[in-house]
Amino acid sequence: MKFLSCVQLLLLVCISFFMLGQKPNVILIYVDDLGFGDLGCYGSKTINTPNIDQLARKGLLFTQAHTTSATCTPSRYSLLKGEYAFRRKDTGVATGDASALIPAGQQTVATIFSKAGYNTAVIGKWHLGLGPVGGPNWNGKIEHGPLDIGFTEAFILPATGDRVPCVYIENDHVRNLNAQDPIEVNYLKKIGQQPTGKENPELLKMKHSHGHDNTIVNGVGRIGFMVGGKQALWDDEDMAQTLANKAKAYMVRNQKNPFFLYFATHDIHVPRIPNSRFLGKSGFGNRGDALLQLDDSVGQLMKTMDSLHLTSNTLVILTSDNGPVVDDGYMDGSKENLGNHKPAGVLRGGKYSSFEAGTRVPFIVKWPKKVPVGKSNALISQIDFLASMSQMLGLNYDNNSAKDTKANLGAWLGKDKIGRDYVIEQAGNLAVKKGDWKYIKSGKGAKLNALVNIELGNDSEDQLFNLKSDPNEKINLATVQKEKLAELKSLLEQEVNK
Ligand code: NG6
Ligand code: CA
Repeated sequence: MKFLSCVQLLLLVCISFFMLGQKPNVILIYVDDLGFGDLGCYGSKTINTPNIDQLARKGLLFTQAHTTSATCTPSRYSLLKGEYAFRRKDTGVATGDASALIPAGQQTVATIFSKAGYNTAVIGKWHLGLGPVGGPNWNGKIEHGPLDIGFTEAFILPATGDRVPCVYIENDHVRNLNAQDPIEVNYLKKIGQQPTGKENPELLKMKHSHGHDNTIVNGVGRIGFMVGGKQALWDDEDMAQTLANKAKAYMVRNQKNPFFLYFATHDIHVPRIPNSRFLGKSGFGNRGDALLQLDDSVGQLMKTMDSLHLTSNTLVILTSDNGPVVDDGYMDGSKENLGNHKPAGVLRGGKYSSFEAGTRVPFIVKWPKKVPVGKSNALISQIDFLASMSQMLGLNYDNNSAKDTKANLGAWLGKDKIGRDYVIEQAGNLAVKKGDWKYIKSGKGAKLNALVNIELGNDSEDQLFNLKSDPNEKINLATVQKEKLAELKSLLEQEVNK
């Protein structure tokens, strides 16, 4: 009896190890502001991205993949939560002191991975708010952070590189904080004596073109005011390597168990302050240099994965949170040196826009032997990450809190060539794309954001485009194709009222 139970136990242990071994690792490389035309594998001939191109050569490159929104916070919210951000009023671009948009205990893709026995980490940009209503306590334990919604480990920038506080958070505390020098943050008014970009432009090593004239940190004007935390401040020049090092160490630590790594790069968002290894190397200004740096980070992660022999059992996804922007508020030489580089490729618009370049983004999936090599024109959306990962793991999820995500693993892994029936795109005004057609709801808002020089796609009239015959969204067929307009209009309405 005793002997049998020992054998049984051993068998059980073996089976569980076997099963654990079968569970693929998942690395999601979520790039900031990367455009449809930025990469060599998407047709760019200007800036070299050999490591990302290599991912595409060994994996599947999507031509019709969408993020849910043309800015960061709503895209990340939808990605992790499986619910469109437009369902809430408070999911615009979050300030650096915003409270958590996904409070403790809520289901996210990370809780799903955790349930499946994975170790889970977020390394990089968060920008989903932290702390209870009223905002986080920077000088103590930060509640309602990544650890409270499924991540085992976190090493994050609270918001963006251009927003205070300019400190990393490791798990639930500000890293390197000296208790004698507490952090205070304010987004409404200046606090303390720290110089600002507005009052002390002579102290700036990179000037702002618009906004970004509050507290100066590391010679760069930021959005928002902060005092204290001197010892904890990050170095922009080392950020990419710091994040890559964290990710590599994480893989080493977790090489024997399944892991989900959400690697959310700061590149190629502003402020673009690449390391001297990349500065001036692209010939296309700091944006191009940041792209080289991004590509290098991806290369480092992939090399580590290979050296740990994890490659065959790791699903790698690389995509972007929104479309591209060249001048997003700093004079970093990106505009002047853009030359013939086309961040949006053939698409119209860019970051912030309801036109295609706002949300149609690079999307590469690589998983040797499991995902075919080549191109897919399947229509996919990042909203489906949660349900598709649940499908892969054979787990159910609560669809009350994730009512928009749909299991589309077949399309994501290249078996289904069609994908979604339609996708919703959120910018100033909502849009829906179905088959060859795209409808942008009429609404308020300027047509052009002159500061960033991007057409936003807003119009007081409904817009309807045939993306097949008119991929640049130039010919509004709303008054001609009335039936199509009515169909897409009611489809969007249905989604909004779901
Ligand atoms: C804008 C910022 C821009 C960028 C963006 C968010 C100004 C003038 N512009 O408000 O620089 O930070 O917000 O970008 O402040 S995102 O990729 O995180 O959505
Ligand atoms: Ca972004």
